[in-house]
Amino acid sequence: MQFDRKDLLDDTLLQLYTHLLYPRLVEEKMLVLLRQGKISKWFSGIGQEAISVGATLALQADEWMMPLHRNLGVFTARGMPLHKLFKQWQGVQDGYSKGRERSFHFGSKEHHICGMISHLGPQLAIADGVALAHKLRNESKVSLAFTGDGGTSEGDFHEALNVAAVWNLPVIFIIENNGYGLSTPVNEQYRCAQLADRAKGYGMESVVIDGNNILTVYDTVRGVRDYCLREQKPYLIECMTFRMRGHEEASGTKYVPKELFEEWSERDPIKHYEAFLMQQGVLTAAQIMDVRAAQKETIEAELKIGFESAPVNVSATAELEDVYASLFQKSILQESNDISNAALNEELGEGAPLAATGREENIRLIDAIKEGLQQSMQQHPNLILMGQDIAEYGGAFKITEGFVQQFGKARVRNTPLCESAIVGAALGLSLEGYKSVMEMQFADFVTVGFNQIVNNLAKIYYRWGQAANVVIRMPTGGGVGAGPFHSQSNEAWFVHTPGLKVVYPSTPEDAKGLLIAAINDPNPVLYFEHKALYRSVSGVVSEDYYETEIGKARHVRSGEDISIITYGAGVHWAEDYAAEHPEISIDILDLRTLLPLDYEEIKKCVQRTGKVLLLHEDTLTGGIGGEISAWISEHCFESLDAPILRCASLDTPVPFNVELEKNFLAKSRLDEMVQKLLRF
Ligand SMILES: Cc1ncc(C[n+]2csc(CCOP(=O)(O)OP(=O)(O)O)c2C)c(N)n1
Repeated sequence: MQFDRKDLLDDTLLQLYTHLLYPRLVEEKMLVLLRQGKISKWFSGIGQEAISVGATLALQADEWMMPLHRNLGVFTARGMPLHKLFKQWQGVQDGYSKGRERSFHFGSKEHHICGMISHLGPQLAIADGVALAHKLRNESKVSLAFTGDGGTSEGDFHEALNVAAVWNLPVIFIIENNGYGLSTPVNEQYRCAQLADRAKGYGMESVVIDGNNILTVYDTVRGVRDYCLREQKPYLIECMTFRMRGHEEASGTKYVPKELFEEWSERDPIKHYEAFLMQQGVLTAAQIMDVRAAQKETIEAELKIGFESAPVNVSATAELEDVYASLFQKSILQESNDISNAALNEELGEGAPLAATGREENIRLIDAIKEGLQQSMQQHPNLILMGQDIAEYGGAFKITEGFVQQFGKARVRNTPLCESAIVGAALGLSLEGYKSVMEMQFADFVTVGFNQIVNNLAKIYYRWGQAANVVIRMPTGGGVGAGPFHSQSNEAWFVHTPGLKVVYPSTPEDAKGLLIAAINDPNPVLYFEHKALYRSVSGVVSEDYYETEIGKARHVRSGEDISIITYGAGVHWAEDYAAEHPEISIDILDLRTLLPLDYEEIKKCVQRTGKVLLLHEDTLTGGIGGEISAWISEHCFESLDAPILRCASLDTPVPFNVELEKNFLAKSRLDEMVQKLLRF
């Protein structure tokens, strides 16, 4: 192995050595503890340390890194104390995730490390969002994300690299090509000669380097960092290396030819670097023994503290409290955003509270959404809009028409066609104190951004206390003759995911207030807006900047015979039905928020009539009506005078033909269900 120290001082060479050695010695100790049954699982990075350590030391300490499961060297080189890391691996209270996450699935804002989710690829686009934040603030900083060779086959790899290239983001992508993805060798993973060749397809520069040579990694990443900052572009580095142990310790290595281990053990990054340091006269063999002995001593001392952990606190209340960032955190986050965005605010000359006028106007639902978005953009200079065709074109429904002229292209961003990467980028923006609203062109397309929403956005706060300040606008619903992929009601998918909030206004007034509240909320919010209501529903709306509280239902109309609990288009179906049937006294509750539900108002609604019809446009099975019905029967049984009925759409995809669609929609069965309920 050839080492080129270039102009590096002896001290730097030594520093690289101690950082390189430490994770190896920690791992060797972990393997002993594993055999002794003192730890339960271990993903080894033995043989790959030069990549983690070289890359980390080449960056500034406040530049975000997105490591994976073999990057112990990132965590140690960023100065995380071993005792706390050990507590994390043991899953105890005082680790980095209060016992909620395993191994390396955690992050730390203090150390600028973003925790991975098991799905690997989603890490990459988060780096895009962080780099975008730096770019928007004109900061000289990069972000760096890792992937394995296996991970490069995920769509997320393609999306993240493409977005970084198209948006000219200073992101360093590092592939650790260690020959295998679990048991799958690289010849069953891809067909290009080198993975770095893919960069060309993205219009990106790349390089293939020896990942076992710490000086090569360090020097390359430093040079690439300069390039990314100077050129304001991403860069792909493929580090050739080898996984010297099994995928994880329990899974064995039978599928790996023995010769490969022999070949690569000859290329051990530490052994070679030690020989180089001796040859340079930087360290003697005796000094190397001393460094090793001192590190082993440190490890023993740290583990002693690590083993002294108190067991986890098991408290349902504490667990539930940590699923969402609280209002208290909202103000703290707001404060830190205000500080970190002070320069931006000044530049844009905005951010002062909007003056109240007290005026009202009669506008359509679509206008109310636009106004809420526009006022939020004025209120928060750190708010970024992203979506397909939302810039000059104004979005598929023209909600952001004129926004580019008003707020500029930096904040109103057209995206490539890649929902997953944009949700990931939104999370990255959030790490750096930005807010974002992403427009799904149609709610149906959320399926291709699903993983980032339900696994990353939704869980990150519970896992390691990082807020995901993101709103996803979801143009939803049928009745517009648009067929199975432009008409779905998919809100129930998200209601089942702790960590998300789901709002679904039915009136212009609520549409504006709930959107503003969603943007002010530090948690990820899915904001459903019904396309058929955009231009068909109007109402009086205050011109002022105001919030409609998330989690509060609206009592639409009082009645004595039956209660209809509904939301979205269902509110209008119920109101129209009540108007057409003055002989029936109908009570209507508009849920407005589906997660969290307003159980207090639901209870009152049940008590008012004792007969409940749950009405929604979503299909019957697994729809939110089933959940509310279960809750009512558990908590309001004594108030009921009839079984709880559900009126929902047919359990089929949404058909295109107008007559078929009418038949599909719950509205076509509303009269039948109301009459049935009245007969009890
Ligand atoms: C989406 C997804 N599919 C499958 C897995 C299971 N899995 C975990 S790690 C891994 C192999 C990853 O290989 P690679 O990206 O080369 O990284 P390495 O483990 O070699 O460092 C697989 C298949 C997963 N975690 N996520």
